Amino acid sequence: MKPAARMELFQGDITSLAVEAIVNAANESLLGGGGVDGAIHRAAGPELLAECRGLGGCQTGEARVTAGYRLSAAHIIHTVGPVYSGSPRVAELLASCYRNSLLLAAEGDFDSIAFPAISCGIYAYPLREASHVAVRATRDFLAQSPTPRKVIFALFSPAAFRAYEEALAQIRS
Ligand code: AR6
Repeated sequence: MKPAARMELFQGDITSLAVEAIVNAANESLLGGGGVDGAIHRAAGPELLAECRGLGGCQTGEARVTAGYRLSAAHIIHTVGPVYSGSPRVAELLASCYRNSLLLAAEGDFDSIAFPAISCGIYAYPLREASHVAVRATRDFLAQSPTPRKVIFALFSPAAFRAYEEALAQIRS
């Protein structure tokens, strides 16, 4: 199946998804925060924070995996997006978040993975720009890896959903 056909969109709360792994838009401490990070920690339960404490943090653009605890998802892949600055470096770091998360999913042989719009909330990355980085980095990874078989972009707002719809349409055309 072509890479673009393995990507899907979902509008709503990523913590509700029954996929093999969901991705958390974390910070370098990996000790929780607001936004999707807070929602994931609340839904997974306190055991998640205990496991995260043992990881010793994570640099921007990198990713770490934990169990999913009380989530339907068996695993959580924590990645740290860049704070938006407008410099070309942020796009590279954001693409690294997608690549490194997908690499962990491939190494774990995870069948399905769901991403939030990393950096598009508190870290202020413009949705349109971020959606192109996300779908292109994912397409390039899937083109050389059969795993994960399915990638879902979980978008919280209708505006985010529309931005991703346009970005996906562009790589499909
Ligand atoms: N499901 C899916 N998407 C969500 C959910 C949810 N339950 N909740 C929010 N979003 P953000 P960032 C969307 O701010 O910009 C934390 O404090 C949200 O609408 O969660 O990478 C961390 O600890 C937005 O589109 O992450 C860091 O300190 C997207 O998820 C910092 O925020 C990302 O918004 C990371 O900031």
